[in-house]
Amino acid sequence: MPDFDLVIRNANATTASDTFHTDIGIRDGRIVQLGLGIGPGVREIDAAGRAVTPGGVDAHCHLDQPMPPPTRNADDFNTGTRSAACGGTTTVIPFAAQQKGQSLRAAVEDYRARAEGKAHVDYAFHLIVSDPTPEVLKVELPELIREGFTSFKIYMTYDDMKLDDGQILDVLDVARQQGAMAMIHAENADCIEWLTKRLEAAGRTAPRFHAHSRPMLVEREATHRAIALAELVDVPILIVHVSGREAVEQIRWARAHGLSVFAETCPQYLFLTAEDLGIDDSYKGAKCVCSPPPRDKANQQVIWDALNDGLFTVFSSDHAPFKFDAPEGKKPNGEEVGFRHIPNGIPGIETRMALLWSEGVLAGRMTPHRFVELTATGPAKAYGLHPRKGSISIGADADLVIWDERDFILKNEQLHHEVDYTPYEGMRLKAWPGLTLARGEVVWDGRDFHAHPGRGQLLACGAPSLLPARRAA
Ligand code: DUC
Ligand code: ZN
Ligand code: ZN
Repeated sequence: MPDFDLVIRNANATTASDTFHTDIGIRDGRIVQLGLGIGPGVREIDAAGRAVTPGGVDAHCHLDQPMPPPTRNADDFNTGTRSAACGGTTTVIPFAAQQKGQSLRAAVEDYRARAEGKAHVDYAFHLIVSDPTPEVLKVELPELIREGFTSFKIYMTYDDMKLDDGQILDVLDVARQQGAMAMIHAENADCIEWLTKRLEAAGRTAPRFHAHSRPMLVEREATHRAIALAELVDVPILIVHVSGREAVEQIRWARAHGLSVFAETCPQYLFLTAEDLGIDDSYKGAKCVCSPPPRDKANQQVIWDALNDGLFTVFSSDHAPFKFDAPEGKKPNGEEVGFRHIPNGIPGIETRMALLWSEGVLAGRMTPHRFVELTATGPAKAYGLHPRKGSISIGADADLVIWDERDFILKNEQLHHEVDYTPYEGMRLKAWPGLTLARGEVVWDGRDFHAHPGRGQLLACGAPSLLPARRAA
């Protein structure tokens, strides 16, 4: 009688703190034994000494998010989580977005219906609070947090989403009372609008001018303001998609002053620059239009340094998938539009882990432990999923990646999303997940995808565990 459903033999298990040679015994989707020479499993997989890391937790991605027509996300929970699994990500946290005038609970129920029966890997939801009415602040948000939706995003830009400073203070106050994690999109909306109008008046509407309309200053100012608002309320915050030096400096300042300010960055700020939005007026640059925009090589280095020195807790994809050549994507209604009207976002849910393993760990820029911290353990802690997720330990979900080292040129045709391009087309990579295990099931074997829609479960999140409980609320 086998002791386990599955045993991974000869793993070079790599966690946020340790590397150890072990077999991994799995029963009922969980890790139940670690050690060499453990008993037999119904199925056995030889890791042959390869690195085995926790499955990725992609804590910032957009899947089937409701938005005004004609624009539509190219990926839903089916295709988005398929793509995630093939890239080594076993948990995703997209956003249940409240529309202005909508109840927050209605937004969650709508989003729950979009996910149910479709997801291949486990998922949780962040909330997006765009209309903090008294009912939302006093009833809906506290109730939803208690039900396991323990994080929410606040926008400082985008007309249909943004909150003013008073509203932000009100929402942060709920985060403090309930021990939730507030994520902030920090860009100054009025500065962007002012710059956009001037660029438009000068006829500068090609995709590359998107970057000119959102210089680092607008991110710096909003980051500074978000930190001040959080200080006033005395609540931890997490600044999402930090793009370069100026926002990093604000976060460093906050931390040096003892404030609990956490931060996230994304692959586009390591591997793209504003030049990817175009060096001429070509519309191809629309592929890389995202906010904040990618900066320059010097800022990429600032982000690498901050990934290594602990400034960042989370490395997410910010997968915001829009087809390039499609009327519901980057060419709204089939037209090449001015940058103001180009849907913001780039795909990356499948490439996030391999880019960082390849260009970070294997290129000698980052330790494997830091890689695990940023791609799995940190996000799991930030959003109340640790140690069930983001960990190789007894009792944790058997969400694991076995890494294959091989040189290849990345092509969009290898990927499993529904987007018709990858911003990283033609990049030489040194590794890709050779196997992804989600709760003990092989969902990706390095060649083929094996899951079925509906195997992924909605996770109830606990309190963030980045801080001692006393300091968390
Ligand atoms: N913000 C995001 O978080 N994702 C996509 C685009 C954006 O502006
Ligand atoms: Zn954002
Ligand atoms: Zn996003």
